[in-house]
Amino acid sequence: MLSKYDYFKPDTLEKALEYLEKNSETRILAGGTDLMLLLRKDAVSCEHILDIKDIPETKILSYTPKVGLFIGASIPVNRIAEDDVIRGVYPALCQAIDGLASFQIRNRATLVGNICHASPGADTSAPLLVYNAKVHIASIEGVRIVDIANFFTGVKKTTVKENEIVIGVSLPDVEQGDNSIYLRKARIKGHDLCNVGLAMRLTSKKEMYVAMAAVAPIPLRLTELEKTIGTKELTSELGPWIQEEIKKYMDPRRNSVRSSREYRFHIAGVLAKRGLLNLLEKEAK
Ligand SMILES: Cc1cc2nc3c(=O)[nH]c(=O)nc-3n(C[C@@H](O)[C@@H](O)[C@H](O)COP(=O)(O)OP(=O)(O)OC[C@H]3O[C@@H](n4cnc5c(N)ncnc54)[C@H](O)[C@@H]3O)c2cc1C
Repeated sequence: MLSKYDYFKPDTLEKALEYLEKNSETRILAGGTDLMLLLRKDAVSCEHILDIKDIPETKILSYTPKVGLFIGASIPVNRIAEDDVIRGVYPALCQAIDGLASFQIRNRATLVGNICHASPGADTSAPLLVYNAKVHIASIEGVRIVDIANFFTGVKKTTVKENEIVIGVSLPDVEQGDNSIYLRKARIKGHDLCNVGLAMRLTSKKEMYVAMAAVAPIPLRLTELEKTIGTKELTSELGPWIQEEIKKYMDPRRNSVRSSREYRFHIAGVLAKRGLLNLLEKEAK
């Protein structure tokens, strides 16, 4: 059974931030696909619910060539993935959304809620890492912008403070010839977080970016691996190498109900090789 709490749905950011300042034990509600489960299980303390879906800044979804993409905190992930322009520019992000939960949940779930919940297996985290996304965080003092690489601080922990609201996420534009892919392995699609999620991006300058979900306490950008790839010739012969190499950067949970560490190591290697070969094949066309 749900505990009792106040519910407030402001129509401006100012009112929302004032409410947060005045009321401790407030939980921010976006789509509710994580929060409502936590409340039902009494797994979080909560006296006030702040629904952000009427705040104009959170309702923006806009792509501007040469500038990039802004995704407001109230935008359900289906709105992002059904936009053909966004899909063309940021394929790995849309592929990650395609695999997230079921169609019905994707109509409610937001990308910002996905990263604020900060599950190590959050599917949108790895693509945001390879696109160098920035998180826009508001408080009554103003807006601060945090690199996604510094956003996650632990399992289900982020840099967002109690008096702050994430208003959206921005992604820089990519140049022509940029390509990316997201691959995931899960037990049952529509019901389960991934066992491993892998985003790879090959930029127009032939730089390879790699990020992973569900293989460590926080989603990881593998910058050391990227540097090593940078010293090598990008050919399909790197496939077997990356399949083994990527395992050095992982630290999966020992007692996970979803899969053993060994399985995650194995699957990560398979996905890394597949991702690399896929991007090289597209580049050759
Ligand atoms: C059956 C099922 C299957 C799922 N499968 C997947 C899956 O395959 N992959 C995956 O990645 N996820 C999966 N999920 C989880 C996914 O639905 C959520 O992570 C979702 O994206 C969260 O967005 P939301 O809008 O529902 O957030 P909410 O539930 O509203 O909020 C989530 C958390 O973020 C906080 N929050 C939300 N918005 C803000 C904000 N603007 N500022 C600060 N804090 C904020 C909330 O207070 C809460 O703590 C699944 C969920 C279910 C129920």
